[in-house]
Amino acid sequence: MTDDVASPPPPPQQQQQQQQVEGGGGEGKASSLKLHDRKHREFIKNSSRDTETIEYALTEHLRLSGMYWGLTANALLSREKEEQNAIMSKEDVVKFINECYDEKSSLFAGAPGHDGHVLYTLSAIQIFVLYECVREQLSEERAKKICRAISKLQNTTDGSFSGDEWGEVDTRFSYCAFSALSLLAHGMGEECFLDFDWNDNVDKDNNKNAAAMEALEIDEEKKKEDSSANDKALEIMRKIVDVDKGCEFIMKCRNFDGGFGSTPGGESHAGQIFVCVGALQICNQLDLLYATDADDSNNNNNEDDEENDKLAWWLAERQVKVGGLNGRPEKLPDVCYSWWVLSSLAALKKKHWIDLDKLKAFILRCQDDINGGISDRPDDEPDVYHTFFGIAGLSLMKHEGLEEIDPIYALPVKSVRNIGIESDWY
Ligand code: GRG
Ligand code: ZN
Repeated sequence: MTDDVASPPPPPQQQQQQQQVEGGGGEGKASSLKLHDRKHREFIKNSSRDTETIEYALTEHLRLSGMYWGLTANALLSREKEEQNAIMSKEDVVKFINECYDEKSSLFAGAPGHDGHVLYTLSAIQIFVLYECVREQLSEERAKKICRAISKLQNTTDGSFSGDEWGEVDTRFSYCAFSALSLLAHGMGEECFLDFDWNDNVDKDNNKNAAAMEALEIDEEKKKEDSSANDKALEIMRKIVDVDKGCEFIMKCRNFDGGFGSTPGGESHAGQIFVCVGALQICNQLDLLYATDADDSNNNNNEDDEENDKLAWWLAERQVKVGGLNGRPEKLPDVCYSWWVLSSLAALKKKHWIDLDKLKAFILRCQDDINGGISDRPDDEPDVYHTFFGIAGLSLMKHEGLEEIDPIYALPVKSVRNIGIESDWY
């Protein structure tokens, strides 16, 4: 795997137009700060057991995602299998996940008894991938039901995805749908989908997946024996959803500043950029970033065109003086953007456009040196969400002792490789 190769130099910090917003004092070199890995593992373990706290009660609806953050953070911190299972036994983990399955929607919910949602469905599948038990935990029947449920969440008119039956549209749900389908296609294997009745997905009135069906027929003709595992998974996804229309919708959410919002016209935000870039990469359509530009009247399709670096510039400008990253201009830095911004830059092969040493130091300053855990900014209360995204950011920067994380699927590289994903995009 090659790291960021040189192209134009990083945007000089002094050229940044935005006001550098402060937040979290104190400088300090990353090399002089230590990662409290053992304490963080303890913190995660205690958070999962502390069921009496108000935080636990308030976050019930997203328990399954919380489990994904904690278990993935722990996996990045733990090179040994025993350490990985120390948080919760695999038996308890899969038991809880299966209790979250909602028969009515054929999707997983955030907690038992709640309604299914594509976000928690992704969290459930991610944890199965992490524990190397996709096929063990999902029958072919259930996997296909989930695929059909995700297919129904795609809107026929514009290719967007809703998160659940209630219909809110957001590019986050496009990412969740594509990532979940891709992990299922890789994890279950081709055989599961050989007899997948894709006619079930045709909305007779709207002729829903007509374009996808046509594309599939062409694909079948062109199918080569030696197509890669990623290509094969994409072919399976095309049986289930309209991949091209889904990517078209994402491109409609691109803004004049190069960034992406939650819906067309929505403000650019680092979190939305992560989901849009990730979804395009999963669909092997990252090239679309370079094919058009929202306000580009004389587009010349030149990959090296400065216009096409707008997105990377916007992302690089998220770094503020104290080293941390914010999610949009004029906002405070926050540890979780170490992930949302840096993973997007990694996908664009431009991690080196920010000062990585300063970012590392910022994350390490957000650690609770006594009880473990990482907070959004120095001296705030730590939580599992910021602990995960802080560790994930450090992992992207190849911090010593941490497992490497995949910037697109947000899982350890070894876990995605284990189901055959060719994670070589950065
Ligand atoms: C598998 C990692 C992974 C994610 C699943 C749900 C999802 C897909 C991605 C969420 C992307 C997103 C929108 C992240 C941003 C979250 C965040 C910190 C929102 C805060 O927004 P504001 O406006 O905060 O409250 P700022 O920092 O802008 O003031
Ligand atoms: Zn945050």
